Amino acid sequence: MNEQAPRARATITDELINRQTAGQTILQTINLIPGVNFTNNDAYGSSGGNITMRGFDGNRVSLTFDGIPLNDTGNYAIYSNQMLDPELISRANVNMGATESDSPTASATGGTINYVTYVPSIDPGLLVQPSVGTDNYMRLFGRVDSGEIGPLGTRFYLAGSQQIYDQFMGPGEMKKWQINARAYQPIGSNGDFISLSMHYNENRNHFYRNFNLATFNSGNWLVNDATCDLRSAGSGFEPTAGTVQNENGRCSNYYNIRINPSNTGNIRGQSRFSLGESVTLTVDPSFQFVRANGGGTEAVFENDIRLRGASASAGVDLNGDGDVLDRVMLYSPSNTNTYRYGVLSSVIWDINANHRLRVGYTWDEGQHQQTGEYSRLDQYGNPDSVFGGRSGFGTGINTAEGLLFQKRNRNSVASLSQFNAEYRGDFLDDAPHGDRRRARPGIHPRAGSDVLFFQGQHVLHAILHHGDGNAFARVAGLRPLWRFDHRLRADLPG
Ligand SMILES: [Ca+2]
Ligand SMILES: [Ca+2]
Repeated sequence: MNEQAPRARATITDELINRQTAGQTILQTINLIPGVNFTNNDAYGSSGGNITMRGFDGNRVSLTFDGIPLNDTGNYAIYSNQMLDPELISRANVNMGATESDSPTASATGGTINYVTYVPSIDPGLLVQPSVGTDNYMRLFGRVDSGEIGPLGTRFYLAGSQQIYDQFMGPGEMKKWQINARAYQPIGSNGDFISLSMHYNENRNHFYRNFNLATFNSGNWLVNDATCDLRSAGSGFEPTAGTVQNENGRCSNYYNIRINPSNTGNIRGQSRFSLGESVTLTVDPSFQFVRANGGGTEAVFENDIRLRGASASAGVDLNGDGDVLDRVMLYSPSNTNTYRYGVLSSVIWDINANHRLRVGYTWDEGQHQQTGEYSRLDQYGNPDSVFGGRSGFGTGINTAEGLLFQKRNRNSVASLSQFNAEYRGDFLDDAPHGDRRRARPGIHPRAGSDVLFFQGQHVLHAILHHGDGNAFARVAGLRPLWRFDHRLRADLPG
């Protein structure tokens, strides 16, 4: 494809994407590009992995979906298992090196990846794609395209997928379902449009058990435990009044508490308007939602100070045997809820065929709730909800003071406000170089491209106590950045 930037870029299209394994993460497909390394945790791509670009880890790579940022607003992490169904990706652009002027990210030193959603087709259509494979892999994807309907030629599609497979080692499975929809309204015939898209994805995954190289070489690979007998009759840990039961260390490798549940979704608006012959306006608002945790357990003393609080109580009977002498395994997920709002906007002025001015504004605000609501495990080690005692999900535990028992509860805000301007000029393209070439043998500049780039960023991170709303940590900064790129191409006389 014709790329203007004087940096290494690559684009892969649906022709290649659609030849990969059904349901595969787009990052595995991008792995084919030199300079990009993605290590997939399993062959089917729904259990996560690690990406690096030019040696930078994933937290230094900007990942965007129709331009909206997918890196975690808190730590910039990339979650490769939560990507859009590949049947709905029309292309992915990979840009090595520093950020583009309009990339809405504070972190992209390694490079940027943007993938772009399929546009609803002009003709009505139905696509159904069933897949089966080893490890009991099953996936079904379907998409319905409306084609052009109504007097305005509106188009939309609805798509859904469901995938399930077993881990390739040990007990546990990867379950995922996803729905997507997009409505697209062309305006006139010059490429102007407005579009509204939605995406929702649920993953219910077990973690693979990791081990080191020495263990790998020994051939005695560790896997998660398929069963747990936490406190059944005859286990030796049956809850008994008046005696101490200590569950510390029991069942910590049980597969059903080594989990990574996530619910993620977004709504994306996109638009393009021509303002006269040579000026184009784009405005892309978005909203994203995340609810996720990484599982986990903790052995809690029934007389833990956090359970007693300021009360005169001796503790809380967690295993229900009538005493407060025990140490009981609880499910202790670190829940994160994120609400993220953003707008990307730009005005492009094509002054003439060789000169372009672009100004843009980006706003991106992530509001995070980080909580840790404990819940009980049944006698075989299973939690009643993957989100623990979170309100609306599982059954929480009350402290002696009647408060919800949780290991953390805080709100934080990360916001980015960014203005950018870019001037791009091509010089000498129209120069009558043919005559000069004859007159002066040697290497001659034939075409050049100059880019003047400015970016001003205001980044704010604030951590707020839950409840009282007071900030105890606040980091803010204004980060102006400018760059001038000049490229000179030369042709040998021929
Ligand atoms: Ca007891
Ligand atoms: Ca007890």
